[in-house]
Amino acid sequence: MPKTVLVIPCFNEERRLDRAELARLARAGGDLALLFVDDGSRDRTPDVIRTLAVEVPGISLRQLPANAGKAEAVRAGLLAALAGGAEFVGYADADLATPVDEILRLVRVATGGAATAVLASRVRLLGARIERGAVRHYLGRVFATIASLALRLPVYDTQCGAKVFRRTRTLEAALAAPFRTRWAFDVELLDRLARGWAGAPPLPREEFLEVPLRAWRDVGGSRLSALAAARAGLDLLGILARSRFPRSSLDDRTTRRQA
Ligand SMILES: Nc1nc2c(ncn2[C@@H]2O[C@H](COP(=O)(O)OP(=O)(O)O)[C@@H](O)[C@H]2O)c(=O)[nH]1
Ligand SMILES: [Mg+2]
Repeated sequence: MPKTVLVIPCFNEERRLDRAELARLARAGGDLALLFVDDGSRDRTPDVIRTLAVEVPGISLRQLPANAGKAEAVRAGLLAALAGGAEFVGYADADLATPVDEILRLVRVATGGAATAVLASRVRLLGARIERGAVRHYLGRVFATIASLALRLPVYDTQCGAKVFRRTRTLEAALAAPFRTRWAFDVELLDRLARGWAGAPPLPREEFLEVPLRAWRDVGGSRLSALAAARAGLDLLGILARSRFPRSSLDDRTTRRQA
């Protein structure tokens, strides 16, 4: 098993898969492999990936029997990678919104030991090319700000599709149970890691690192509908409510009142 496995969730991506760039990523070296997870696509996505896997070493495909959503596709891929013995696991979007060279930089930062959880962050800085429409940018900023409040972490961008993690007991525990949400799962995963999960210890604050991207672009043909985006917003408010009013403290108060 390669040292680093990058999961690429795919739902009806036949037309958006850039075979040349994906092959370049898989061939980049540094003991990196790509695990595509086909999320019950109804187009020829699995065929395209299978052909690519024959041509390029270090590419494999896992198929979910039916569409389960990005959260489950990513979780299934990360679990498979960990079960196979990978030391570092991560994920990136199939449309390569985070370009290959930036994904590789992220992997180098993580495997170089800079932190246990390395997140790509879309910060508009001079010299960086972050191309996102105004509406998506500002909605994204509102979402990210609420996510940061819910997590109680000074994180700038939870939703960029590229992240790499070093294997820890906490990561394994955090992935063992399905996420509650379909599109706000990045926030849930960070929450599980930061607070500790199922008996596994929390990752200390300094083990999280955001890497500002030099380039990122919003690729057309998004699979995220306006309805799904609204749903993600509601999911996030649910996470915020649970983080501010955890059930245990509410229960405590009820018990105290009854006593
Ligand atoms: N929309 C959607 N995307 C999925 C699903 N399962 C996996 N994905 C993948 O999630 C990634 C992000 O999707 P994309 O459409 O680019 O969303 P956006 O860029 O956030 O608007 C892509 O790699 C998709 O193929 C699913 O059920 N629905
Ligand atoms: Mg996209």
